[in-house]
Amino acid sequence: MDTTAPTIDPAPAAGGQPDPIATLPPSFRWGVATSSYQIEGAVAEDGRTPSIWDTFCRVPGAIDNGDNGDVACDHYHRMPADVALMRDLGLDTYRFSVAWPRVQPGGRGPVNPAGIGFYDRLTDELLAQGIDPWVTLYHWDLPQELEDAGGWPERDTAYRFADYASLVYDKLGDRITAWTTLNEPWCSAMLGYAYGRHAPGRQNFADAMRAVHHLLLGHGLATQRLRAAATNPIELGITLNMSSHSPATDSPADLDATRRADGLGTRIYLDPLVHGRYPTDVVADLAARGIELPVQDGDLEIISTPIDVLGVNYYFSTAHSGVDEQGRDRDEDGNPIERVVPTGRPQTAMEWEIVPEGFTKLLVRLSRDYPGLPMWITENGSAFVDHPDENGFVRDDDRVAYFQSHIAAVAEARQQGADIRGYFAWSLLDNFEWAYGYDKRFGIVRVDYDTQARTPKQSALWYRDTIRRVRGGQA
Ligand code: GCO
Repeated sequence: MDTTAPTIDPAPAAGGQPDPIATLPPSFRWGVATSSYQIEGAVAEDGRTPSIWDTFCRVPGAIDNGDNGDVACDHYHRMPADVALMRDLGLDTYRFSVAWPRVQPGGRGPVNPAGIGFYDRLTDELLAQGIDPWVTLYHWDLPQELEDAGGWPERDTAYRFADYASLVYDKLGDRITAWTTLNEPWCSAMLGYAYGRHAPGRQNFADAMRAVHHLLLGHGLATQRLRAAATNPIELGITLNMSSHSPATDSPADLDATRRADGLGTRIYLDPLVHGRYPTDVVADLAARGIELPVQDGDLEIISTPIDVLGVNYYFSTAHSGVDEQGRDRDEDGNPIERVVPTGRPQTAMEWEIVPEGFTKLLVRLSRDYPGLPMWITENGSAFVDHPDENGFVRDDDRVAYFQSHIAAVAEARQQGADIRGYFAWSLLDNFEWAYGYDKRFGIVRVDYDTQARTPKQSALWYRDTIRRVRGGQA
């Protein structure tokens, strides 16, 4: 960490108002998040076999600029220095994901010692630096062989996932307490199987709904396996990406479009996870499309196996209309129109609207609809077009402003009773942003992909200083 770089004072709250961040307790926990395919590289090293993302990146046009994760941030070979960056930021914890095809090549059979060895070393390096590991077992890199056997629409994949989870826990459970099963099942199911925007690139809504159920089943099976295996303290959970949905107008069509968005975006996951049932309105919506979730006896009891934490990934909120630009309320297939409409708010480089108030609204709603479930912000951050100086330093005022407004939003939700224990900034490093490739930079540390040099941005220094102030009680 270049400690000679300017120490950035947290920007004062707007309008001289007291800064909500100052209300966060010194016990609040701070981290950064990454994921295996987005930063590791070394895709064919030490026995790793292809994931669906290795395959998808070879589909012409699938990824901007034809980018792929073959090298990414070369984290596989640079891990100790990256952990030292986290130490210099003063972090409490680090959220990373384990690459299934590295640990269990082909998605079946025994553990690959060289593959799990990387995470073994990473765990020890983190603990040596006083940083608590937070594991995500699945952040989208499904072994290709399991996709070839049907992928997440296939029920057996859920059982393969539980087997894999047990292998990882057997090796790392003695030192790691925080375990989340899935990152964003909505992305896996909808972007991967309905919209074709993510690996494996399928476009079949019925398959996506099967994937939803089997992802949740895999979560439940893995949660039961790890809970049963745990001989040390363990905190089990899942990470969901969510937003606040609002109607563009108070028309019945817009109100119903908003209900649908919330149903498929949030309640189809949290209701079975927490309440042990799918939401009846969503089940009815699916039935109207001739789709029935492949629920078998006992599945919902497995899926609703109690968890200890809910990971919340938040980036933006959306307004919804039930009619298209021509005023029609049905698409060419006769399905209801669900259209996101712009509200004129400022946007990030992802063209996501910047809505910190939607973050507070979401967190308060979650605390009221799903009470008793402690929350962690497992991802929050923003991509902006960065302009490095001659030394690679980026003065990213826009990203600092995003972090400040959204961490303040978390503090305000806590003030309204939401039980939020910690915050992971997305992301430590600029990295492979899925279908956008490397053009979109979310890191608080800049990566020069030609040299792999890491340079903390202003936002890293701001984050470091904010952590110090909150931890020291002087925010
Ligand atoms: C997600 C994933 C991350 C993304 C980040 C920015 O939430 O989509 O967890 O892998 O890179 O959110 O889109």
